[in-house]
Amino acid sequence: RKAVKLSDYEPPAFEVETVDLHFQLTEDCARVRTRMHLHRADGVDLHEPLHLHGEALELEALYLDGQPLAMDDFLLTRQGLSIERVPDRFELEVHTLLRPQDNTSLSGLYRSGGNFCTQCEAEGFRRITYFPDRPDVLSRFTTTIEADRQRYPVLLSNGDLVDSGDAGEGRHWVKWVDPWPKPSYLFALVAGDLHCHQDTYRTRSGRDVQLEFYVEHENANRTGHAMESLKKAMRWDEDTYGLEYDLDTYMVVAVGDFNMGAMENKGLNIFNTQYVLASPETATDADFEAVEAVIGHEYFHNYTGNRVTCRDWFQLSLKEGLTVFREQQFSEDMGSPAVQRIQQVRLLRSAQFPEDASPMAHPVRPESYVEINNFYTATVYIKGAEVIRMYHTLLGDAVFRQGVKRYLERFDGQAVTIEDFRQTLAETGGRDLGQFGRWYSQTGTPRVRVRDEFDPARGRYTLHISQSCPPTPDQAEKKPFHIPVAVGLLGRDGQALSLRLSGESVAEGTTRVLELTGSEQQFTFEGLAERPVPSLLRGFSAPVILEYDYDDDDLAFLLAHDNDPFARWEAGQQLALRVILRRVQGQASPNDSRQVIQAFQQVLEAPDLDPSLAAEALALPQEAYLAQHMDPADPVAIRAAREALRTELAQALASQWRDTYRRYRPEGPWRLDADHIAGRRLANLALGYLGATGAAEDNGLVQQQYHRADNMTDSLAALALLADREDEAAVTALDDFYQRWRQTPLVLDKWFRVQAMSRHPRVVERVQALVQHPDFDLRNPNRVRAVIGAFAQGNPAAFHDDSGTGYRLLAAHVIRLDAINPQVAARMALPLSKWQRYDASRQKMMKNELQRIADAPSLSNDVYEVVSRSLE
Ligand code: DPP
Ligand code: ZN
Repeated sequence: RKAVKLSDYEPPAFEVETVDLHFQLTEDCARVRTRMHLHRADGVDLHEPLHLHGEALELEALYLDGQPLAMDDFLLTRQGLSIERVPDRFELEVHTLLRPQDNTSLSGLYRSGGNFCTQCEAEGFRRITYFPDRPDVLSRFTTTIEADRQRYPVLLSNGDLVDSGDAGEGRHWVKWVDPWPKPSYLFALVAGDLHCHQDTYRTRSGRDVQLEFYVEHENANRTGHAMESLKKAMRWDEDTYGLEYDLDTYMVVAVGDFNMGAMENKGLNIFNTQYVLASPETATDADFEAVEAVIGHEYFHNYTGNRVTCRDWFQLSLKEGLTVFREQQFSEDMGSPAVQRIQQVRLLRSAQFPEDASPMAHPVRPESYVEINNFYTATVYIKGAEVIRMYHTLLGDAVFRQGVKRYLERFDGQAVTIEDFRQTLAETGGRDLGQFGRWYSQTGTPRVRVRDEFDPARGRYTLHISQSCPPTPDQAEKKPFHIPVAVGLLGRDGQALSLRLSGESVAEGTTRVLELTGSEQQFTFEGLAERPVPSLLRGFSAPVILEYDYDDDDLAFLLAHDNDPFARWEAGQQLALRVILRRVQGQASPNDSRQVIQAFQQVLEAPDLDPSLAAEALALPQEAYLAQHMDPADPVAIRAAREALRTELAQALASQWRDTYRRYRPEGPWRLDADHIAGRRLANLALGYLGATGAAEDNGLVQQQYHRADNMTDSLAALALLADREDEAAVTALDDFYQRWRQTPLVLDKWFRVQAMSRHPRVVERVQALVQHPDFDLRNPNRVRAVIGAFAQGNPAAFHDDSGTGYRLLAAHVIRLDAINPQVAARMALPLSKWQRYDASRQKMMKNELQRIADAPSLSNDVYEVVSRSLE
């Protein structure tokens, strides 16, 4: 199969000025008439043929400047259509027939819940019509939709509604014009019977924008939070980046069948229901936060992505890294920056680090792909956002924002590259950021090693910092990265010291960003009366693995005193991580647990306790992160050691957990404010420990919370604990939840997920039953992720069960799913790609399953690419 390579990039030979689409939607098919005006690009040879992409289409007619083309005037393949001879400037009309009803890939035009909708990124538009379906072809779109009036009263597309009318026989039509030139991946269409929640937003220049959320009627009362989030995002982008919305209407449609989270189509976002619908009975606090973040993300794309787009798909992180970073800034401003940062790093470490160490590793700007859908990854998105954050750290907030503004002005209406962005930022900051470009081209997680030395006679403290990056399948040798290392120093009394580097005359600030550019450098601080405790990589200033030989006491000290909240949390995590790993290796000493218990007690009893930060500090490191520190990784042993420590913490601090639970559990009815959210978070964390004490009183508390909760956060927290158990109470609660929510898909997903992720001793059997459940449906990506995804990615000890049952179950479903939805199938296959991390017996079983998938007949490009790279 053919790989597409960055080095083969060629600008488009033909430009498309205008696209006029006409959709005729019926119950068994859709007919699309596309009329477009094209011209040969400057300097392109006269004999250059016209190539249009097209997939899964039936071509009904083709006209060039009004003349029908005969079969031998063009060449039709499975990938598209070519016309050998065309004039410099011409009009092309294409008639295609599609079958959205049978489109289970959820790419192009398809049906969800009886409505029509589209997903065109990355290459879905070619499943609608023949077109140069690449992001560097920008055109003005006009869309006419004709459909049955009763079944599809709502007909939407990008831009502004300019006309509508009756089409006879109970049908109606509407016409939309999008004034902004855009690439085809931003095209969208929706037709359905939908409820509309309307509001207005007044921009800072005083224009009124119509805001419209479209959902199925039964969800009519669950869009309030998304609407408020949108208004906040619009205000925030005006205040922070000076960016104001550029159309009169902003529409969001929620659909239940969606491959990704959401899509930023110009003026008409299409969202997975998961990131729109939220009410206290059905959504957890985390769901509410995710809605706000994703609403923000797609809104921010309107500039970073839509007004300035990507030249080719290798540049995907140009829009995604930058937009994730903007989304992160927004979430930090709406809530607690420290908690947000901790959660970002948790995610980076559990999702991106393992990817970067696997056969699927690729640079933030990949160099080749077979199927671009496989590159909507943690590396492109969240490592991409970390790279943007480093620009921000190196340049400072004001210069960074100025640079982004300049980039958006300079390249408005264009399709550009990651280099264009870097050059604009370098120019704005008056800095050479050449070496920084390696963050985009080199794969792998760099390691930063720190050694220190104190000279008491001179009062000098020196940090020796070196870097290395392990070889990855695509690159053996790595050159040094440009790494911002934020550091602070603490005195023995726990005070943060003012810092003076050699050569400076006065001490200033308690955090310094050291710039590591060579493979080894040293940095000396002056004027120190005693040896300090270093606080390193503050705020997680670079996406690296830090190595410094702290002893356990230093970590406990930093957890108690560090004035950088991230570094403080990190110290606690490192302490727990060591203790768990020693236990896995059978080297635990009783003193180990005592130290963690004491450290946790100190956090719980701190006079200035911040409940949401405390909840982060008191959560043990995730199993996926622990596994990265063990070679080969043994997920079963890690689960056992982590659970053993959890039980000890539960029992040793039982009365503290009970106090905490009582003290922080919010009083009175549910509210979505910072106090209540933080209170629920800490109380539910305490409840989690109480679920492990083994005391009847505590078990009763869990049950009580489940049955009395007036909101999904509390109800689900208790249910998850019950799902780990085998007793009658667990069965009753799960059954109750199912009966209550079986008609509410997003909540039913939670019921599946909680079981797929449970620590129940026979969880593998349970998952085998879940995939047989009448409500399990391979055609619905959310349901697939809730069962297969949750099990294979979120329950490592069960997935890696010694029997290999987990692997077989996954492979069997990947094969079945590939025939339905290749994009989701490829994603589900990824846990198997990480086989190198495990012992010989697991490796063998995992590779067998990969091979079984590889041998399946008519594999999609998506799954083929994942399994073939994994087996290379
Ligand atoms: N471009 C989309 C997003 O990241 C992906 N479907 O928002
Ligand atoms: Zn995005």
